[in-house]
Amino acid sequence: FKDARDVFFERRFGLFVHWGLYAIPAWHEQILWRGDMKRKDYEKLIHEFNPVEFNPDEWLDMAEQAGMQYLCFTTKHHDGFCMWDTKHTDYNIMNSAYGKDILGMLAEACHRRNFPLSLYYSCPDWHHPNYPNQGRHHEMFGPRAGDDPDIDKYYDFVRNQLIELCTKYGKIYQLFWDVNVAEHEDPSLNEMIRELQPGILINDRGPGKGDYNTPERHVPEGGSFTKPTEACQALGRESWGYKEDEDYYSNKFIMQSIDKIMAMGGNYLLNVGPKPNGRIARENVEALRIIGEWYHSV
Ligand code: FUL
Repeated sequence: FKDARDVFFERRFGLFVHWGLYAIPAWHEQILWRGDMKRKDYEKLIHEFNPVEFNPDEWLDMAEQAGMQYLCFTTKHHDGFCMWDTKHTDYNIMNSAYGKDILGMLAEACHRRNFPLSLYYSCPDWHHPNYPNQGRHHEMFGPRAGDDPDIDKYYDFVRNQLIELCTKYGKIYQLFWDVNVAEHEDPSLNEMIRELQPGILINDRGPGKGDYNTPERHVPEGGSFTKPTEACQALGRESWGYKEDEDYYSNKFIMQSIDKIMAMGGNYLLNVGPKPNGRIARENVEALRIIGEWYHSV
């Protein structure tokens, strides 16, 4: 596809996917922290994770039918579990019961269909021993703190992981950093990413300056956006990951929010959390079908 900057202003509606081990307890993507789950119990879920019904083309068919034109996928959330074949930690999908490179499968389907692929990558990492626990949001304490907190070593790991993500999976349209930690500023990370993926767009949540803003779960005040903006929203009120008894927003609420954001000049990233077996929950499929019918008609 064309230059990512042109794509950004043409492809306004995307599918956000939060998927990882947290789909199994089906409560919240941050269950480890918010649900006060023991790390050793959480980490055992790797042996259970076996999404044998995962079919990337089904996800993309659903997205296309909803009028969505790109995909943003959680390569690693705050739990630190990696959904790709990474050399830099064993805590990755190849060592799960499934044992296949999920990001690779998704990337193959996206590229084959000319469907831009964006990657979400979390700076907080509740698994990595060098992850520093300096008492800010999303950081963990006491028995859960990294065994060997060292922010420089940790960001070396982040750098190495980003090299993999930017070199092994073809063209990457956007990088969605999630919450930079401990005020760690390092513009060289984004520079490196831009070198490896010329034209990539990088959001505003990383260790360096971004290209676009990412309001979350709300419509900001004001008439129109002065910077490129991609708002993100989950279908459910509680969780970005799969939640069994989720309290869903009404389709009307979501449609109104898409309408407002787009009228202000923003893009819209709407999230689903697939089930542990790899399928998207019936409620989500149905919501996207209705939202898609409306979206195609306006
Ligand atoms: C937030 C994260 O903490 C949430 O878990 C979610 O990923 C959301 C999109 O971004 O900052």
